Amino acid sequence: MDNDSIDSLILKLHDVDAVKFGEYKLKTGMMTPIYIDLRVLVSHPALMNQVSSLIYQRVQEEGLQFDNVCGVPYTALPLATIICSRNELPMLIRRKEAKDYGTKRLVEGSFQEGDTCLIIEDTVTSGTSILETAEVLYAGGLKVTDAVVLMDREQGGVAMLASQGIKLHPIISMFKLLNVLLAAERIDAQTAQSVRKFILDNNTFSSKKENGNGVSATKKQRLETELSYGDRAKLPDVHPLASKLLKIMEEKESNLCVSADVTSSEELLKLADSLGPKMCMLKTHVDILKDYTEAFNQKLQALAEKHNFLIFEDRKFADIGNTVKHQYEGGLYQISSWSHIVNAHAVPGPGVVKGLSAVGKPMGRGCLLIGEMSSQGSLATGEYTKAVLKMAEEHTDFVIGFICGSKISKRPEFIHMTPGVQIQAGGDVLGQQYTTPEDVLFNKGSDVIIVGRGILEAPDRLKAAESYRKSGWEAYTRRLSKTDQ
Ligand code: 5BU
Repeated sequence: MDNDSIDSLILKLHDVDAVKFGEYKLKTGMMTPIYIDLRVLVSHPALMNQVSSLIYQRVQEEGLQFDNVCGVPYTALPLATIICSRNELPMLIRRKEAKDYGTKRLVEGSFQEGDTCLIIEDTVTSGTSILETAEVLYAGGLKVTDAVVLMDREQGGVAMLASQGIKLHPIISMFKLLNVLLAAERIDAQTAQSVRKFILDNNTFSSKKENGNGVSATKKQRLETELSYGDRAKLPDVHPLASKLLKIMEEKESNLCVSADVTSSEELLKLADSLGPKMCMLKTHVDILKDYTEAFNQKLQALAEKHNFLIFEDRKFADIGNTVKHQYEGGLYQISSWSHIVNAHAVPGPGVVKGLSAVGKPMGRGCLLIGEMSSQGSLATGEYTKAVLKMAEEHTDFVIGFICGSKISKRPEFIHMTPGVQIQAGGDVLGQQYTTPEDVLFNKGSDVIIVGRGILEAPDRLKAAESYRKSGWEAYTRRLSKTDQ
């Protein structure tokens, strides 16, 4: 599904007042600063057609298998009708009330017991409307495995439905909607931020203690906050590069990034080749190499292909947009041509991300913002870290996550990477502070450990890399299962 058609749809939805900002009461009783009202769609036939096409496109892309289609009454009913009519798919109608005469059927249309019914919905908050419809379909002997929704408010619906065995496929997410409206200057940064905060603070799934669906609060929490790397790779809004990294991590059972802080190209290439199978990423400081050549970066890229790891040049860009643009693509190192990921300080303001993005985004590259540092006395704390988060949320088409000491964003699409890691906690004489893989991954909830001297100074580097990989992976798998008992 291409981004341009989603972006243009978001603007059209805003044009027709289907998206409103203010103070509104949701069906659940919750007050919200954003209201999505897709009932108005019926007055805009071209828009109805566009939405129906996108929903069906999604159904095809996902290769969903089903025997009939049911729209959740009432807003999604005409959408389901258009989709079924255009594509000659059998439709079912769920009655809101049983008739008190005739057949008293709650599901109208013909079907066989055991048929699978695909649900279509316009907006999801908690997912209960879809579940109510699914329950009526279950009572009629139907199965429900998937639902497609135009707009996901990202307040727990995906996780709640997953806990009930229904996979939800959203087309537009709240964060995407805000970014598009912000970029088009339809809303200001303050409005976007207050809505983001509301969404993150009001998760209907993880915050509820009981919902009567037989899912324990702890299990719900786990489903909400502890998706596996593999599941996160498949989230609809995940950046393709973050998705690639998460897949590599899952496949190689590794959340280890080796920081290859050596000064000879040959040694670095040897390290990359021998430790390649153990890591998901290799981190470089290209400007400490005494013998950098273009041939070196070509060999490094070939090794990244061979061993399936990503390259991260730890350049820490921190200048105005125009300068970082040149630093990223030009000069001696031409970093953008070989490094999948770079990082940047947020100190200069959003221009630094815009400058880097102008070069890296068309190449499918990604950037980590430095939210916290591992060094003693770092100034990147508190309000500064919060401002970094906000900057990341506003540039999700290029920023894929953070360098930080612990999980600083609740969004599972972002990758958290932590330097300052050794098997033994402690530090060096120049202010570096170390925590253990266990602490970083199990207690602090970060995703990737960055290890330099812990491996480089070990008598057997390969053995040391394997031991970091193993302890990192074990800490992560224990974290995944810690609330699932
Ligand atoms: P060490 O040998 O594991 O201490 O190396 C850590 C690496 O991570 C090193 O290349 C640093 O430049 C890098 N680093 C860090 O240590 N702390 C930070 O906050 C950031 C990067 Br950002």
